[in-house]
Amino acid sequence: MTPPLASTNGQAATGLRHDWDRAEAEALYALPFADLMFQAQSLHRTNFDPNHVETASLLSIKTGGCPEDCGYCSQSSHYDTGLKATKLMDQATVVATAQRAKEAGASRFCMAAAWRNPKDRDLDQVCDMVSAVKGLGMETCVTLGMLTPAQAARLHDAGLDFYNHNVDTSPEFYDKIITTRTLEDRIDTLAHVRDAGIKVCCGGIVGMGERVEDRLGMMVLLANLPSHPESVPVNLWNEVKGVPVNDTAERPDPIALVRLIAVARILMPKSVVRLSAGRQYMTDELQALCFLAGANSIFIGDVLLTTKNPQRDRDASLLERLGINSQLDHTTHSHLRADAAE
Ligand code: SAM
Ligand code: DTB
Ligand code: SF4
Repeated sequence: MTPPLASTNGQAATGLRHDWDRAEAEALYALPFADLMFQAQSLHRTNFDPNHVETASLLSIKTGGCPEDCGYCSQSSHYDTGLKATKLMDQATVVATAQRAKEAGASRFCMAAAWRNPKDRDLDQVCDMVSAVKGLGMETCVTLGMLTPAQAARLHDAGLDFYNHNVDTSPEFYDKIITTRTLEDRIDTLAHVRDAGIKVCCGGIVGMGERVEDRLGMMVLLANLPSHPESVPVNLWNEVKGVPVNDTAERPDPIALVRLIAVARILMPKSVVRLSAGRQYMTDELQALCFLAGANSIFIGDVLLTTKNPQRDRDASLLERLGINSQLDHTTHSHLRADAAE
């Protein structure tokens, strides 16, 4: 089969397609590496400054004790991961952390809570946090689990820019990883977020034991949503002791990861693709290839939610050597906790 050329394969005037099929994604993925990278790079340069990588910062505002059974997650109460659950963080601490993140070069601040869905009382507090962080001049993102349309509308009114809610994996692999909420539940929440006028951040995880076809199936699922998510986080599973994914996990071959990023760039040419969790396992060279393939966002800070991220100095050095237009401040201490899981 002739591999589909993304620029000539029936794209709408916007350049965005929502009718990708698996075979097309697989054909792109199987292209000779140079040809795949050329297509991805061409689209990347058409749509983005290739020398810019977005820097986002992450804070767990409510950690652990989550009733969902996501088989990869340190925060699920179904597994003994040794994590201590916390209450919702107070607004002053959140805003002070966001301020430090801004000073350290983050343009977006993402607040995450280990909930199945927020209670309305909790949402009041999160809305206040969103408004306050927005007041610092940062882009805001929250990830709170499933939302009702009314809750999404309230977050929009509070000034929320992005809502993160991942599909996590392919429809076929989904049930092996999560049983307490369905993929359809997640797609419903994404629709409520979109309908409320909030931008969507939606991606998933690789390295849980899924096949290459599952990774591509996840990208096709994302690309065929009614609108492409504005942000697509690609998480490499960050190892957590005590969760079921340990039994199946297999870190993808690095070249396979680059190919996947390139396919994401081609399927969703105007979306920001975030090299999200798991950068701690990647060499500088692998990250550089991922940026060339079209990744253009990272989380900065030494800790993600409960697991480690590369140290600030390492990221600053990498971006500097690549000539990437980062505002990372080498002199600023990490704004995140130093108690990441080993
Ligand atoms: N509880 C909310 C939810 O699941 O929608 C928000 C927080 S949850 C931690 C956000 C996303 O982080 C998950 O959907 C998953 O894709 C990712 N994630 C969680 N644990 C991870 C891990 N150990 N490694 C990589 N990604 C992970
Ligand atoms: C996403 O896709 N990745 C971020 C964000 N959304 C909230 C979370 C990564 C979590 C990594 C595991 C941890 O630190 O607990
Ligand atoms: Fe809960 Fe989110 Fe972790 Fe799933 S990924 S267990 S919903 S915190």
